[in-house]
Amino acid sequence: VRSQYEDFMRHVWEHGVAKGDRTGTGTRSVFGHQMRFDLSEGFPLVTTKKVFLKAIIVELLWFLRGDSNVKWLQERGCTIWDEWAREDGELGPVYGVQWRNWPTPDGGHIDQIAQVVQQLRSNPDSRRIIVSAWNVADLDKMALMPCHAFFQFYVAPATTPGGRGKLSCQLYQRSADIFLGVPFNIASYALLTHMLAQQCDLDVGDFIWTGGDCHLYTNHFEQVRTQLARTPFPYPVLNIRRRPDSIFDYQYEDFEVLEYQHHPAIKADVAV
Ligand code: THF
Repeated sequence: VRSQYEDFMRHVWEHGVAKGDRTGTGTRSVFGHQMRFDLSEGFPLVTTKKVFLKAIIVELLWFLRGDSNVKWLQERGCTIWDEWAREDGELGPVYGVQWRNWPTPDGGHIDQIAQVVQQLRSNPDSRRIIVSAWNVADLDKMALMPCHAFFQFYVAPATTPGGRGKLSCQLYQRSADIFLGVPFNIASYALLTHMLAQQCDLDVGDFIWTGGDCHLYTNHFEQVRTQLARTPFPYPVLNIRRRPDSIFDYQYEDFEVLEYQHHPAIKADVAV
């Protein structure tokens, strides 16, 4: 359904409870929610406001680099992590580090993304195709603990001889800033699913978003009223212009979104 995100926002607006939070801003919150986007029907980029896909693509490529310094993001015009960075730009062992270089007790490192590609190719029936950013031993060294913490891939086998399997992804997001963060998070994982499908010769299936503490910040209420008064457009279409040699070789210019019909941008402050 094209209005799933807006329905979710309306649900929390109408049924959420007033709840304090770490940032001191105050929220309206619901615990537990799920949305399912069929990626074969369109690219789930929210249409009831303009979403800046450039920042989303650059952030995802930065995760895939295993990077934890905002410098690379800033050089590409992406400032969404600046609020949390130390003076030298470091964020500690956040997403990218855990995805690509999860430290093991014996001093080694695990590249979870490389393992996902390998499993999707060699053992697509596996029920263990998982990436975790929630490294309990490292949490206190992170500038911000992971919000999108744990994701799993699933391949539905081809239904015709010589056909392609279908790749789905489910994310567990422990903490969800519905107005600012969630449109980014949905698009980011949808993009990653498309990239992995391309690399592993699969079609795209569903992206399933599962949220824990789903909240609207009190300083986003005016924006929420504006957005909920708007009618969603059909989703745009993602085109990946070439097939890079590996999941780690994508560049910003490889992506284009066609037919993105959207309402005007809505500005809001991020809670730090
Ligand atoms: N903290 C909070 N409070 N909300 C979040 O969504 C969030 N994240 C990341 C880490 N901590 C968070 C950071 N991601 C924007 C978008 C995503 C962010 C942070 C900020 C933002 O301000 N977006 C604006 C402007 C975009 C731009 O300038 O390019 C927007 O209108 O979308 C979620 O994982």
